[in-house]
Amino acid sequence: MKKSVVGMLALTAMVSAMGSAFAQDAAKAPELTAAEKEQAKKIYFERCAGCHGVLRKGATGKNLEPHWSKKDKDGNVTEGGTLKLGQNRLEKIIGYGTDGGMVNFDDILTKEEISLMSKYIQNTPDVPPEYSFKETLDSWKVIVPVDKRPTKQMNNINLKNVFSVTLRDTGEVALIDGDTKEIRSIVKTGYAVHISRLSASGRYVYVIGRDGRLSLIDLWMEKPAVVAEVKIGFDARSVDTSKFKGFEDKYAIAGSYWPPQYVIMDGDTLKPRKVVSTRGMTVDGEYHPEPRVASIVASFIKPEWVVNIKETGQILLVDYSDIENLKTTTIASAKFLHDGGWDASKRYFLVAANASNKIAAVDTKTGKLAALVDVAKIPHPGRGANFVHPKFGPVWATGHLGADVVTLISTPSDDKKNAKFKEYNWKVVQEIKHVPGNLFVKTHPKSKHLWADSAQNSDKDRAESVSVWDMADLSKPKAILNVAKDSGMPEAKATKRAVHPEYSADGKEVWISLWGGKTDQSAIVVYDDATLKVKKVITDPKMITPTGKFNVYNTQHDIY
Ligand code: DHE
Repeated sequence: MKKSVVGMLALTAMVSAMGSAFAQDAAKAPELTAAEKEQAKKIYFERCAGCHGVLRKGATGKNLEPHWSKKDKDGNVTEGGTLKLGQNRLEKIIGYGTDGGMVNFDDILTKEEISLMSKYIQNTPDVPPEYSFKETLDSWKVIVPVDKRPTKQMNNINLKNVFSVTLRDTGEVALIDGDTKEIRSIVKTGYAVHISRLSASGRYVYVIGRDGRLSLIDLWMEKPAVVAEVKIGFDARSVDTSKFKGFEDKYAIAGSYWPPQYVIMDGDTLKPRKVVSTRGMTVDGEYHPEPRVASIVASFIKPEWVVNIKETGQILLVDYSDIENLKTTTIASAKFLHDGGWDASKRYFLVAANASNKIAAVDTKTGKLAALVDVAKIPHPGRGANFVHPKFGPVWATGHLGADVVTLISTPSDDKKNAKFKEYNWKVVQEIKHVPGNLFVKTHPKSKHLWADSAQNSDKDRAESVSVWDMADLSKPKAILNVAKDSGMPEAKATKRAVHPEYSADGKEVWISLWGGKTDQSAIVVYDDATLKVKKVITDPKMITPTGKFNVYNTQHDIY
């Protein structure tokens, strides 16, 4: 038989096998009306896609396809899927969560919504549409052109100490004056803004919504406001700017979850310049249709961005010195890259490969992988925390969602006085006892304290508290501060998760968000870092679901 005919027959057999598998799945899957499907799709996007992926192939969360099968390296096949789990088991998992790290949704979704979602995920996922350069360009709006913007700062705010605060469920960002603690402006942004990042000059704040809407805020205006906007995709989490000498404020880059791609824009207008797809092979050599862009950071030592691709485990160094002829270095690390931060020297970027329980360290000077460090279950550093350990020298810390420790990894240093610590470099030198469910750790070069939240802990008391260690003597018992109680806010049904410690520019205060229910008035509690006493509770009827807080100076200079 001719080769092409054999190929045709094989293809026909494959298509018909796929067809019959889909037909079987479709036959078994619970039916949904068009309206139910639309409702479920919206909930899936808002609450589930981040961890499980749009195509439901799994990342931080499990694979949620109706039916999957995989082969291990010895050729043994395992099968599973949501159809096998069935309606009752799925309702329990969604409602009460699992020990594997899935949070409980019984205080977020109604019983009916949990039942609906259990039915929805037994159906084959729809593949969402692509999003082209033209569509990106068509969505671009300049609200205040560059020549109509102020030429100097028009307000009396100490801009270095402004906090850009995500009001998650209202689709807004609050700009809070860190000196007076007054809310100076609340700006409308994309849905559930994920992070704020600063231009190299500290003048512009870039905020990215989960819906892919990127907003550019000019802090020099009398009342800081959005001056440009663009939609870079349907689902997004990351943004950064060009920070290398000579490129300050020139470009911005934003990463999209769906479609899996990143967009390079002009820094002061957000005019799209280039879209680059991240589809390709995983570090295991398998094609992945949905390699999402996780954290992005701008190098200070080269005109490059470090772009971490979640599903493939590939770390890209994108050289922006000539964006027409874009050069990219691809560094294989480990799968499901998520968040990360610089070491103290800002030469090495450490990123959590969270589902592989590893931290990958990239040397941005040589453009190579410096280390792949095994750590406890599900590392989640935020940006991590750098300090000098009394016994092991410079270390970078990460918390864990899935383990009861904060891990300290020794990092290299050019300083001669640290030469004696070289033998520890890239080793886990200590695990400090904490609790699981830790999202963010933080310190500041002027502080003697290390702060860690436990926002996703299943115990309400722990989720509403933070822990603080004395870095000079980590054997001393940690202080546990119940932020919800310290706030003096009335008790509410929903847990008020104490999340994301952030320092003031001078390193003297630590701000913690109380992330309550989606209609509850909440607060930011400001602690004095030296005494661990409450200094101020910032609250307002518009303070709904505050989560990430980004101090202008610390974010601009990557201080943590
Ligand atoms: Fe985040 C950082 C992705 C859920 C608050 N989060 C990041 C980064 C990524 C990411 C890729 C790194 C961005 C960078 O540095 O460029 N986050 C995801 C998810 O996929 C996930 C697990 C699920 C989702 O649906 O989004 C998720 N994140 C959350 C939350 O539920 C949090 C706690 C509250 C919220 O506002 O949504 C949350 N993520 C944050 C914060 C940062 C962050 C505050 C920035 C930390 C910093 O100090 O820079």
